[in-house]
Amino acid sequence: MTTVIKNGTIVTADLTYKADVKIEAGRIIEIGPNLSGDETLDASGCYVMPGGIDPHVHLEMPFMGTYSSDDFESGTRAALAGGTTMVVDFCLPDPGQSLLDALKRWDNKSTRANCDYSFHMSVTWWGEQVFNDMKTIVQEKGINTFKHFMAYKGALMVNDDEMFASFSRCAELGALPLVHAENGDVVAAMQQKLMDEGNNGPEGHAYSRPASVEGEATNRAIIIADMARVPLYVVHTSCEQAHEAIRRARQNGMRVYGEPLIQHLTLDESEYFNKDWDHSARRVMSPPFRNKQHQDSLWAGLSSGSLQVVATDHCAFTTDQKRTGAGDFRKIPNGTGGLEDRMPMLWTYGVATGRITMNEFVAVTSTNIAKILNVYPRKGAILVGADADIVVWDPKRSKTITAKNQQSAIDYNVFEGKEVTGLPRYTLTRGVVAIEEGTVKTQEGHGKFVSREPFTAVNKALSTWKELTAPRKVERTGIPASGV
Ligand code: DUC
Ligand code: ZN
Ligand code: ZN
Ligand code: ZN
Repeated sequence: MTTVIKNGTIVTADLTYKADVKIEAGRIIEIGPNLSGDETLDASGCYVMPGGIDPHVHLEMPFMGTYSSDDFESGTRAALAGGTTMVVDFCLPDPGQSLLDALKRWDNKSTRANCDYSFHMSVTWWGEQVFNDMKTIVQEKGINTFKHFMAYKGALMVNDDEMFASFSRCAELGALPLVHAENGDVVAAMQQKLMDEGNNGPEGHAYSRPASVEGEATNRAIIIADMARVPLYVVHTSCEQAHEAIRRARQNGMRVYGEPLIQHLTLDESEYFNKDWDHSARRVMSPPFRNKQHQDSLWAGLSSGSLQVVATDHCAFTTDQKRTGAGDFRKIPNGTGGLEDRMPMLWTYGVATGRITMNEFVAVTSTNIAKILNVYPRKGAILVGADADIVVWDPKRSKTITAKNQQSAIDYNVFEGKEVTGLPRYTLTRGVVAIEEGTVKTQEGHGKFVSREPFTAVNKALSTWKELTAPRKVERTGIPASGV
């Protein structure tokens, strides 16, 4: 059985041209004019683009005493409805738990996925077992990325010595370390101070995590990565201070990547000062939303290339779950949704406003991610041989975002009321139509795990500082007698 996407304009990270796309057995088999096949999908007036990849989601994640409410079924259904055809979730071992045991839990949960997925492994503690497990994870389990939390003190946070050890191990194995960069010690102290002074509302969350704690941690992680001689991927880059550290490192030759979220690009800190407690609590995530200057910095990073990726950190909690933090903002589960809205929001606020081009849109939602995570060109490409993960994007189709019509399992949407123009006409996951003109035809369990190889050719991130890096023996004479 062959399917042809006809009469569309192909938009990739570097080209825009008119051609049909022919698909067989889940892959693209031909690209060219006047193709025919057993089934035809009409793409006239549409852009035919690589399906989105969301490199940062938390589905059914055990966190802050509860589980995030979108699981691999509803989460990937939401993804497909918004044009995203692959997600990367974070496997999260409990402190003391082996990485391989944690992975078994994630393997079980993910069997319900509607689209393809991959995992990052989190390093939440350090010891010989983690050191050994990391090798198995990279060489046998198809995972080449390791996440480190510099915040969540007393829970997920790792210290600098543990981070340096893990980064060094990543360098040996050809893996890429990721960081959640916020200074967890300072955040904990600020939280306590705010609570002691009676500031227990959701705005306390934002006050306890200012941009400077993110900037400091981003810079520290970059220096540690340079010492460990490994590239670095900074998740949810939300502020100018963090972006500035990334820019500076890149200018000095380091492979450092930054990932703004669609929420930080389009929503600001005023959300935390809403009179309605629920409104503000629903928007509590880490890092918190920032002001317009920070947003401008993130947009500038996307257009100039100093930031490479747009993600969601989709980690959805219901209003009831958020209410466990009434009277103590530290207990509000951190996280917001966004999987269904990332692509339409970025198109509306980025492409339609002229901030980024269509080709840049494809790069930051798909192609750059596939390259950084080492799954290009199987994913992130419209090329013969690539998986037929494709979105047929209708730039005229519009809607008002509302929780009433969303796929996500939660009872609100942080983008409620936003008008978006630019939506999928069709979303295809490995050649199978999952979304057609707003109708959901997803198949639970269709999604497959995507194995990612270690980085072999180049896995260095040396800065050009030319400091001493390797020990050099010095032949010395005249060593003074000690202890006299
Ligand atoms: N931030 C969130 O807001 N949620 C999940 C984890 C994180 O780092
Ligand atoms: Zn995080
Ligand atoms: Zn997060
Ligand atoms: Zn996250």
